[in-house]
Amino acid sequence: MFEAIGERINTSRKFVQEAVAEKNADYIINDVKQQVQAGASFIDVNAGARIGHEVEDMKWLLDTIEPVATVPLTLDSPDPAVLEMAYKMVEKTPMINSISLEKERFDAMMPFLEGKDCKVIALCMDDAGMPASSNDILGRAKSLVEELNKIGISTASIYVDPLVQPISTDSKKGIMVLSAVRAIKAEFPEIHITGGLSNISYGLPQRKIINRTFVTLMMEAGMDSAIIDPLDKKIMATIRTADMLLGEDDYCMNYLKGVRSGDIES
Ligand code: THG
Repeated sequence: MFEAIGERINTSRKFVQEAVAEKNADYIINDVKQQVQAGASFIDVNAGARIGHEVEDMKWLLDTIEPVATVPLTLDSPDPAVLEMAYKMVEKTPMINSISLEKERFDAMMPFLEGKDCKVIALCMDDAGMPASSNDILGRAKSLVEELNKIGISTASIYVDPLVQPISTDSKKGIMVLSAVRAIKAEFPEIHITGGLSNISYGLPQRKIINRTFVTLMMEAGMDSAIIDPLDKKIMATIRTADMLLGEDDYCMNYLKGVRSGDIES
């Protein structure tokens, strides 16, 4: 079954930033509960937006969220030191977001991840920047899997983020990432594929229909997780329906349940 990673606890979002600045725990707790209720399998926590406050904000958010979250957390920071601190604060096996092949980040993340019990998002990013082709994405995914396997992280614990890029800049960016996902899944059947979706529609109007259509295509290619807003009813309904159509919903039970509860409508 598809796993939605709820993206809302991110200080780049105005109301979250205000809640963190004012230490408004009720706002944060209520938001987390709504995301879980809406079907999030993980709650992403990103405290990166208030420059100079990331450690303090991450600590406060985790203190606030950990006691009420009934699903595991996705610890989201580009800073290995923040991830290490956050890892120590959580009880349920978290997902670490993220490692990449960028040398400085990679070298700091590997000793920290060695022997750890966790899931890991592996970004197909290196010091040359964003991948320029399907083969580039596949090559980077292979390097990441090889290195993570060496330090005891199983392939089934790896969530590859192939890095979605705007279709407005190059009409082939959609098929570039779709064929990469197919190739990664062919090479590593037990791996997970995740990522943000909204980059695909950057620079275009009516972005949500692009994101919904794209997630459907990505799911057929092998994506089984995404970092999204679970309170967006339409994308959640699209994902549940696609899961059914792709054989992930025995007797269509989950689809029918969604219809009965009003979560899915035509
Ligand atoms: N891959 C991985 N991790 C990630 C991302 C990714 N973490 C951060 C980000 N991308 C995903 N998280 C968010 C959180 C909030 C929003 C978007 C992505 C968001 N966006 C508003 C929008 O799209 O309308 C704009 C911001 C605002 O509220 O002003 O809220 O790709 N591994």
